[in-house]
Amino acid sequence: MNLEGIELRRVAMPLVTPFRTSFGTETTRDVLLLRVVTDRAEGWGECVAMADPRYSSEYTEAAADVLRRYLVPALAAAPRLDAHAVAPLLTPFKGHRMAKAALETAVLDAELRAEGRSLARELGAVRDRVPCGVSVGIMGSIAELLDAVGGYLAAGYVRIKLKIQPGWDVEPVRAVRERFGDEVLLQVDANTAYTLADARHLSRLDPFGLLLIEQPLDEEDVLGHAELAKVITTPVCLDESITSARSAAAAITLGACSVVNVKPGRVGGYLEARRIHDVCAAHGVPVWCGGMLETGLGRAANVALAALPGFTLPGDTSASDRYFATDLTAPFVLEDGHLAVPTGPGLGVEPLAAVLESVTTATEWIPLGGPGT
Ligand code: OSB
Ligand code: MG
Repeated sequence: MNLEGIELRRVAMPLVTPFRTSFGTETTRDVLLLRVVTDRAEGWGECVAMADPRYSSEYTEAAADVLRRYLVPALAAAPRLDAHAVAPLLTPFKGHRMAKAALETAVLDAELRAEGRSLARELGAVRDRVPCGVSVGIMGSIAELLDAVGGYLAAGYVRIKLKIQPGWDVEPVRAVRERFGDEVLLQVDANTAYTLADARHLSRLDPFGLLLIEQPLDEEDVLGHAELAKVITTPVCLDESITSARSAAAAITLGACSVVNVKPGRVGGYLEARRIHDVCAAHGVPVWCGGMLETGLGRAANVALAALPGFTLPGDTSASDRYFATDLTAPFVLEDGHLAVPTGPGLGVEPLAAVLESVTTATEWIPLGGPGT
């Protein structure tokens, strides 16, 4: 496959409702899309970096900068390219995993489209549909939260995740349990908002039978999570701390987590995400597919990954209408609490040209081939 060039495209996608977490409030998703053009096919990659460096050190402008300055030019050095060659070509450049993931995904999509193979098949999917959870933001009141959760349960979501932070943790969990019962699959996500000194407070969540607590402590505090796991009965799940298969193996060995949230963007791409799945499966650690408020392009790839055998917990792979009034692709629709795994070549979905144009705020073409491209 010969690369002709790469388009960087910025799109602004208004969210149907503001999404509040312990690190900030999102009202519009500012997304960087990559379109790789090769001599055989085109491919798409969605960069999951957010507008500001609050969830991780990465942010949209930085991703665009490192791509145009270092990552895209590094691919030009490879005469014949396939997706498995991308990560090794990018290793000289530290970090920037979300930017690297978007580039690898776009190349992989082009390659699979050229060969007529689906991403799900390529990754080793064993299911044709995946059960879906929903991540519920911090609300202004318990009444508002109960309305939101009630709506999602009525829509069919099979698992609820509540965003928590100090001052919004035990009471919202208690209220959801009291209103909707003990049968609801329920978990919480703190996005690093606590410290180990809060261990006794967090143990107050123990009686509610939560599936897990996601990333209570700082991303670098792996040992702190191991200590916390000894004093609370809620299983500890890591998100921000897991950046590679190696860091997943270390966290598991240290006893820092008994569940892992796999986000391909956070770990540098779908190929590394699959390695994390494999490492966790070998340790008997369940995984689930996280989300970053993706458009239909990123969602298609997440749903393919979530169909692997070790993804035994419902993911944050919600339907299009949980995020956007109009998605970039044909909408993903919840059916009986599940999303269908795309079966077409590559990601199996395309951006809708008119929608794409209407949300685009900037485009930039980086030529890579010979003269004339
Ligand atoms: O921590 O899982 C997270 C969204 C943006 C950044 C981080 C997180 C999230 C979510 C929403 O929880 C997941 C989704 O529905 O895409
Ligand atoms: Mg999380």
